Order: sequence, then structure tokens, then C-alpha cells
Amino acid sequence: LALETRLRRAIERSELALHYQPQISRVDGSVVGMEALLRWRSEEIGMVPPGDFIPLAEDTGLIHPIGEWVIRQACFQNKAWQNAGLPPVKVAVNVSANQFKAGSVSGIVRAALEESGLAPRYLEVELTESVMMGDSSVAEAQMAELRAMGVSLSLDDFGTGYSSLGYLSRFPLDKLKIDQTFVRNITTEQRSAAIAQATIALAQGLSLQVVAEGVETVGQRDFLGLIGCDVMQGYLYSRPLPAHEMGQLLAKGR
Ligand code: G
Ligand code: G
Ligand code: MN
Ligand code: NA
Repeated sequence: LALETRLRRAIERSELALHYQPQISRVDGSVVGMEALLRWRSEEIGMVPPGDFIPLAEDTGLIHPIGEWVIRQACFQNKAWQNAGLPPVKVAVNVSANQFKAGSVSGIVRAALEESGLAPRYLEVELTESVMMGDSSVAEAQMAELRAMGVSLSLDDFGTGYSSLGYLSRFPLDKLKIDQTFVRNITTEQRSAAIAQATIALAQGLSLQVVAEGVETVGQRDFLGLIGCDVMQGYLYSRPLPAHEMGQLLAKGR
């Protein structure tokens, strides 16, 4: 069977799951947020990496039902943790540019929040620079509606796309995520260090929060702290965890 046919059946066959990667305060080690990351375990072919099936989903339109499933699942799971008495934290979901440009995101988010009972301040939407490129009027309206609902917006993979600083003032963002390609070389390459440092200064000047992605070493963490980044995500702290392990981490708090 073609991969597309298998992916089409993946939702109904419950082959999709969300894993959750904690975002950690450098200052006290506490969990201050998490990112939901999609996983697909096909019954016939095993684990398929998102880098393989997300582009296929985008090309075939399957990103729409899959993306809706992701938003709903993240809201219901986060509410379930809160109902269990765990400390409330924001969950961030990745939403692709196709979803934004189709104009369907805010309606799906609204329904997911209502049906799950999750308060909007505990949901964050991660988008990439491609959302803001080209004809972005529909996407811009979607962002404004999400913001008006109380959902926060985070710009993912910052610095890797066709970054235009104009986007940062024009679009209603709350947070920048420094891409892991800069973090990876931050202690070994002056250029990556300079980009990270400038990004953090820019974010602070615009009153945006900053998260560093792909933090793998103590050296990277310490350097990021020195240049003013206080929230970290990466293997140094935790890989993305299945929901039950994330629940255990929330229960411990750090
Ligand atoms: O989890 P991993 O690092 O393998 O993710 C690889 C890529 O897949 C990342 O770019 C990530 O943003 C993307 N991705 C993971 N989960 C989702 C999702 O639920 N929706 C979309 N659109 N992209 C996702
Ligand atoms: O594009 P996006 O930032 O959404 O994707 C995050 C991706 O980075 C996921 O595939 C996640 O599994 C991966 N990831 C998370 N932490 C680390 C890390 O410390 N090192 C590396 N190499 N990848 C990471
Ligand atoms: Mn992301
Ligand atoms: Na990224």
C-alpha cells in the first residue's frame, strides 16, 4: 500500500500519538511548558518519523484531519492532567502553514477548547515563518482570532526561514523559539553565538518570550543563560515523552 493510504487510515486505527517535550526554567529546573510532537506507529511498517509523513500530509491535504486531531488531543490531554490535580502548564502544538492559510485553525481551536474545557491560556500555537509569507491575509486573521481567544502564538524555527524582521512587528506573536541549528554550534562557532545573542536581544526589545530548542549540553545551557535565555527545551533535560511519562514528570514538578 502507498504511504498515503496508510496515513489516511492512521487516525481511525489509533496509530497516531502525541509525545510531549518539557520546557524547563533554567533558573529553578521547573517545568514551565511543553511541546506536543506527533508520532505515527504504523501497524505494518512501524515508526514513521514526522519528517517523512508531515510533508506527505501537507501535500495530500491529510494535514487537515491530522492537524485537527493533534489540537483536540493536546487540549483533552492537558485538561486531563489538570483534572488529576497536576500543576497547570501550557501545551504548545505545531500548526502547519497549510492549516493557517486554509482559515480553519481558529474554529478548530475554539471547538477543542470548549469541548475539552481547557482554558485558552493553557494552549499555545507554534507556527513557522512560512505562515507569514506570500498572501498572508487569511493567516493573519487566524492569528488575530487565536490571540483574541487568549491562545498564545509562538514562532518556531526562528532564523531558518525567510526571516523578515517586519514579520515580528506586524504579526501578534508572544514567543520566539531559537532554532536548534543555532543552539547546536553556540559554544563552538562565533557566528551561531552572535545570532543567538542578537535574537534574544531582539525578542527582549519586542517583549517576546524566548525558548531555546535542542539544548543538549551544559555548556549550551550556561551560555544561553548568560545571554538572557531562561527557558530551555532539549535532550539535556528530556526527550519528548509519551503522555504517561509526561504526567509523571508534571507530578514531580522538575
Ligand atoms: O518530533 P520531531 O523532532 O521528529 O519533529 C520533526 C518535525 O515534525 C518538526 O519540524 C516538528 O515541528 C514537526 N512536527 C511534529 N509534530 C507535528 C505536528 O503535530 N504538526 C505539524 N504540523 N508538525 C509537527
Ligand atoms: O521543528 P520543531 O522545532 O517543532 O521540531 C522539534 C524537533 O526537535 C522534534 O523532532 C524533537 O524531537 C527534536 N528535538 C528536541 N530536542 C532535541 C535535542 O536536544 N536535540 C536534537 N537533535 N533534536 C531535538
Ligand atoms: Mn515546534
Ligand atoms: Na525548531
